[in-house]
Amino acid sequence: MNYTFDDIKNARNSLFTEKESKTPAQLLKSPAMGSLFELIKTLPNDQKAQFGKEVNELRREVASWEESEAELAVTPIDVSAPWDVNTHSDKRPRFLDQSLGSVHVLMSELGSITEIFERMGFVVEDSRQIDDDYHMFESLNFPLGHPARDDWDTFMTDEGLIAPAHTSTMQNRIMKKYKEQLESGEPIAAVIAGRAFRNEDLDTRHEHTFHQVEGVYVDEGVQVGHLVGTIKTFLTDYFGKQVDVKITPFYFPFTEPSFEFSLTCPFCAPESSNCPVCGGEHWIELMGMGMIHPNVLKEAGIDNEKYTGFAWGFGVERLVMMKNSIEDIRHFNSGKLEFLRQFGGN
Ligand code: FA5
Repeated sequence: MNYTFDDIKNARNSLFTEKESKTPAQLLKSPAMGSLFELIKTLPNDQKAQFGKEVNELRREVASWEESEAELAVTPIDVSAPWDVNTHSDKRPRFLDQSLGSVHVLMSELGSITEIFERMGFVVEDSRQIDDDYHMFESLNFPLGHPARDDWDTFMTDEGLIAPAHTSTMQNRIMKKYKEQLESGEPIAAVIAGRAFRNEDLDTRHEHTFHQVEGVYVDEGVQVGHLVGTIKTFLTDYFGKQVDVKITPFYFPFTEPSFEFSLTCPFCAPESSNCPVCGGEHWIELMGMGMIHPNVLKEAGIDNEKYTGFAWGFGVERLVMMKNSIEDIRHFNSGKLEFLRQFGGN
C-alpha cells in the first residue's frame, strides 16, 4: 500500500475544522489522528520513516494550536491585570536574546530606585497599564461628577477602561492586600512602579507616557514629618548627597493635606530667566504627596480612626533627568543610540 500527501492533508483539514469546538488534547485523540497512526503500521518499511515524520509534524502543529474559543470562554480573564497573570507559561511570547540589546537607562535607574526603597523596608509592587474608573477615581475619593476628575486628562477605551494617568490607581489594591498585616501590627510599606499616560502638551519635562513610583505607608501615629523624612532619606541615597527641596501646599482629592515637592533645577544658572527646562522658576516639580485621605483609607477597609498614612507619586524620568543632566525628557523615547550609549547601551 502506498500513502499520498493527501492522506495527511485531508486529516489536517478535518482536524482544523474541528478546532473551534475541541481542545488540542481532544484533537490529538480524535479518529482523524488515530487513523494516520494506524496507517503507519500498514505501510511498506521504506515508507514508514518518512510518513511517521510527517504525522509527527502534524501532531506537533495540532498540539500548538490555540485553545478554542469555547475553552477560553470558561476561563474569564482580568483584562486589566499584568499579562503574565493571564498568559499560561507555554503561551508566553519568546523574546529576543538579551545579549542583542541592553537595559534602557530608565529601567536600570528604576532598579536602583526600588532597591533603595527595599533597603528602607518597602515591598515593591507592579502597577497596571490599563485600569478602571473605580481605581482611577472612585477609590481615590473622586465621586462621580466630582469636578477634580476634569483635571485628569485620561485616555479611555470604548469599553470604559482607562490608561492610568498616575500610579495612585494602585493605592486601594495595596491597602486591601496588606490590611491583615497592618492589623497584626506591621505597617503597610509599599512602592509601586509603573507607567502613566496623559493627554499632554509635550515639552522638555512633559511626555504623554512616563513612569511614576508611588509610595504608600500606613501605621498608627504616622504624620507629615515621617513622609518628608522618608523622601529626603531616599533622595540623599539616590543622589549620593543632600539635595535642596521645596515643599508647597497643593490639592489632591486623595490626600489631606497635600503637597507638591520640587528639587532645584540643575539645568539653569541661578540668575537665568529662560531655562528651557524649568522656564526660569529654578525648581522642577518632582512629585505630589500627602497624608492619605480618611475616605481613601475607609474605602480600602482600613480603620481611619486608628491608622494614618502617607503616599507620594514621583516622576521617574524627571528624577533620572536631574541626576544625569538629561535636559529633555523626549530623549528617553527617542531610540537614539548616541543617547543610550552614554549610559552603557549598545
Ligand atoms: C500625581 O500624579 C499624584 N498621583 C501624585 C500623588 C501620589 C499625590 C500620592 C498624592 C499622593 P502629579 O500629576 O503632580 O501627581 O504627578 C506627579 C509627578 O509625576 C510630577 O511631579 C512629575 O514628576 C511626574 N509627571 C506628571 N506629569 C508628567 C508628564 N506629562 N511627563 C513626565 N512626568 C510627569
